[in-house]
Amino acid sequence: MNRKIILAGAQLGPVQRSDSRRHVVERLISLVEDAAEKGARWVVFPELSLTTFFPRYWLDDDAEIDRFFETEMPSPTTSALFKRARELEVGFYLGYAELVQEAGHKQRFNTAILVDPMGRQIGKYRKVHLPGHLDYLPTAPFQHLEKRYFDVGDLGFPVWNTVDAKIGMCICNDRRWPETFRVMGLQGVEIVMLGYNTPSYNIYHEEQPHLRMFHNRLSVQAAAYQNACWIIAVAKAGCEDAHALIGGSCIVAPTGEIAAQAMTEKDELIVFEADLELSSYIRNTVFDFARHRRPEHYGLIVERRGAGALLGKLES
Ligand code: ING
Repeated sequence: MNRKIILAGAQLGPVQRSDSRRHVVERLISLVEDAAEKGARWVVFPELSLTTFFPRYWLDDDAEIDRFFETEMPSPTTSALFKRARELEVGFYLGYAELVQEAGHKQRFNTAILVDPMGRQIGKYRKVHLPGHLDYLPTAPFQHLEKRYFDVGDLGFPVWNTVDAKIGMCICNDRRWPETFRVMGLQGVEIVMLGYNTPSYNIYHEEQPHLRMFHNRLSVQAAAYQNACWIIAVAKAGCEDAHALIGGSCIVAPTGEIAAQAMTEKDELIVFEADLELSSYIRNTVFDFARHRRPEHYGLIVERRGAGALLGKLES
């Protein structure tokens, strides 16, 4: 018996700092219409889809920072995307910057939501692994200030039992941490959706540019195989105000093989008819967690944050 479902990744080309959200939403709608035409049930958009990757900038003023964030979702601008996707019966993952004001307390998250083909917002995820740095790096060609602009996600790594499959979400740097996928794997996840904005160049040391794509692929291919799940990983790509972001959006099978990949650094839809049953032989043999895992030997993974320093004991 197979459980075939058509999955899509909607890669975005660059979003310039001066681009309006309305213009970006028009691009997203065009991609979701293309996906529907190709029979897709779910479409994954990138991390921070609605704006340029603003953590590359040092922003001092609170109001200027908040201008990159959404205080409601759907917002008046994004409601057109929600409406069109519902008309087409296509579910989607959308990454955006979320501003939460509760009783005078402000929190900012790097967030993704899951909307099902009936237009119901069924899930939210807030980025846990925030890369980069907190303070201004004067010698860096650009900044990477996610630790300055975002709070650490507070929702964990949930998996939702949707109408089609068990679906989980993560965001960008999360894909480099195997814990991300194993927590979802232990919930029986069948499809992990993730968006990313990955600078083409490393601000910390001289790194060959090809390694950016290699590490991107290595992370998601290993995760898909080791957790017997499909992964849809989607870039915002290209040059945003002269700052390059890698493309390489791909759909990865539970075997770890790349089933579809983007060829450009522009708006580009990738599509694949996935058989969700393909994962069952992997999760019932080599990665049969219940039969093979030995949690009694894994204690350090949750007890320690850094190597050699016990959490809360030796760290300053
Ligand atoms: N971007 C990058 C990412 O994890 C990065 C940051 C690149 C960290 C390369 C480490 C190495 O793909 C975001 N937004 O997390």
